Amino acid sequence: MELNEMIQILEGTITTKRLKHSLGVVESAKKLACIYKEDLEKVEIAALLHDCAKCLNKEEVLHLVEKYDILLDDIEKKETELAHGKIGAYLCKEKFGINNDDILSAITYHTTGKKNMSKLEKIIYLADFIEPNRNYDGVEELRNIAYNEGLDKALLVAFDNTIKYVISIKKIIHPRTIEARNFLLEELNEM
Ligand code: DGI
Ligand code: FE
Ligand code: FE
Repeated sequence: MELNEMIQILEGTITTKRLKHSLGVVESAKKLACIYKEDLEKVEIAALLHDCAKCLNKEEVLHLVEKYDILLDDIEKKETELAHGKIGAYLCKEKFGINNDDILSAITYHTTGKKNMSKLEKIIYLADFIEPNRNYDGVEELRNIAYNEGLDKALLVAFDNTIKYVISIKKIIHPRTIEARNFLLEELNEM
């Protein structure tokens, strides 16, 4: 499927604001891919589709979970916000014909991260945070680190920010985010 056709489908399934964000993620992810040498086509597809399941309501989520036998863990069942990556990956397969495992995994884990991430997974996770429409305290600093100091350094800051944010809103932190952060910290300390 061509990118334009994907965009047309997204226009009917996610909000204008979400599509704008996704196109911003494409832009930032391509920039990171040029700097850190990742396949541009893979990056573009994963970035464009990463939030394709973001605008489903709870009923639609539960319907898809049943239809495609999507395995959610207990936290993802409780905080359905955390499930849009896994569900997005299924939609990518079924609706957009994507079969590349690295792309599907980057979409699956774009909200929580995970330990030992691939370069594509790191790029999508980070681009989601630094795309041009994002505006929060510290975003400019994170962009600087991401574009100049390395994916891993930036990723660690992003995980720390996310963990602090989730604590501040008194929600459950997904253990994958903790594992991802601890893994990266040990790796960076060994370097
Ligand atoms: O889909 P986006 O808004 O572009 O970004 P995202 O997929 O990173 O989702 C961000 C949301 O997910 C944000 O509101 C914070 C939330 N989130 C991220 N990690 C965790 C989390 N929420 C909980 N409860 N626990 C987490 O570990
Ligand atoms: Fe998302
Ligand atoms: Fe996003």
